[in-house]
Amino acid sequence: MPKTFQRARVRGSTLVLVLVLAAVLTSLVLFAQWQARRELVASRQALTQLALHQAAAEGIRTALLRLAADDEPTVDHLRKPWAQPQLVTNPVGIVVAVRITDENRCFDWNNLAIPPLGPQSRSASDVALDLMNLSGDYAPVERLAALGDWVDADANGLWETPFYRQQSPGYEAANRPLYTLSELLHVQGFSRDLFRPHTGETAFTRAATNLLENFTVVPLPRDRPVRINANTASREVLLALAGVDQAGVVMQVLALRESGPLRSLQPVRRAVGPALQDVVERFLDVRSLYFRVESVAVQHEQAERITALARRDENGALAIVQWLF
Ligand SMILES: [Ca+2]
Repeated sequence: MPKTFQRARVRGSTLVLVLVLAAVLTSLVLFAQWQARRELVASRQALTQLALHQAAAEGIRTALLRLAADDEPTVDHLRKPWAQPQLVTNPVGIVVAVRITDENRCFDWNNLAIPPLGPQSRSASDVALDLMNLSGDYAPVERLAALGDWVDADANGLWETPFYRQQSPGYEAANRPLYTLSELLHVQGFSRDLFRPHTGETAFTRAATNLLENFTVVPLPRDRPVRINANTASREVLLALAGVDQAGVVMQVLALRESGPLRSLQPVRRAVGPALQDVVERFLDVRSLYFRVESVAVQHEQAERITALARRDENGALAIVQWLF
C-alpha cells in the first residue's frame, strides 16, 4: 500500500475521532445546560409552592378570625359574614380563595355509632336511611348496616373484622368513628361510583341530590348526635330527620326560617307536633359547632389547598379538630 494513501487514512481516522469527540463534548455541554435550566425551573417551582403554602395557611388564619369575630355564636345562618366566600390577592400577587362551610347543615355519618337509648321516634339509622334515599342511593340497607358495624365499638355483626380479613389484602374493621370521608371506601358496599353526581336521566335522579352534599364526617367520638342546624340544613336533610312522610312539617319549618333566622327551637317545637318532639331535642339546633375552612392559593398555574375542620364552642372559642393538606 502506498505511504501517501496510508497517511491519508490515518488523517481521515483522526478527523473522524475529533468530530466524534466534538459531538460528544457538545452533547455534554448541552446536557449540562438543560440540567441547569431544569434545576432552576424546579427550584423556582419549589419556591412558588412554598409561597403558595404560606398564602393558603394565611387564608385559613384570616377565615378563623372571621369566625371568631361573629358576635352572635348562639345562632348561625348563611347570611352571616363568615358564610360569604372571599377572594383576595396578597401583596406578592398570589390569589387566595377562602370558603367556610357549616358542617352542621349535614348529617354526620359517625352518628351511627350511637346506640338508641330507650324508645325513640327516629334513630340515627332511620335518619341516615331516608337521607341516603333522598340523596339518590335507593338500596342503602346493607351498606348502612356495614357502616354501623364499622363505627360501633363492638365486634358483633356481619360486617366486622372476620369479614374484612377475607379481603385481599385483608384488614380490620375500625370499631371507632370515621376519620375521613375517604375511609368509607373501606366499608363494605361503599364505592367511588356511589358519590358521583347524578346525571339526571330519570325522574328519580333528577330529584335526588348528592351524598356529599347531605352527609359529613366529624372525626370525634360522641355519646350524642352532632346536631343539625335548622337554619342551614337543606330540605332533604330536614325531611330525613322528620321522616319522608312529613313533607308538610318540613315545609312549615322552611317557611318559618324564610322570614328570618330561627333564634331558638321554640317555633320548630310548635310546628312539628308531639310525635317529633324527641327528634327536635336530640338532633336539632339553631347554631353550628363545626365549620370546614378551605383555602386555595394560586399563582403561575401552580396551586396549594389547605382544608381545616374547626370547632367553635358555646363561648365562641375556636379549635382545629383536623387538618387536611
Ligand atoms: Ca364494630
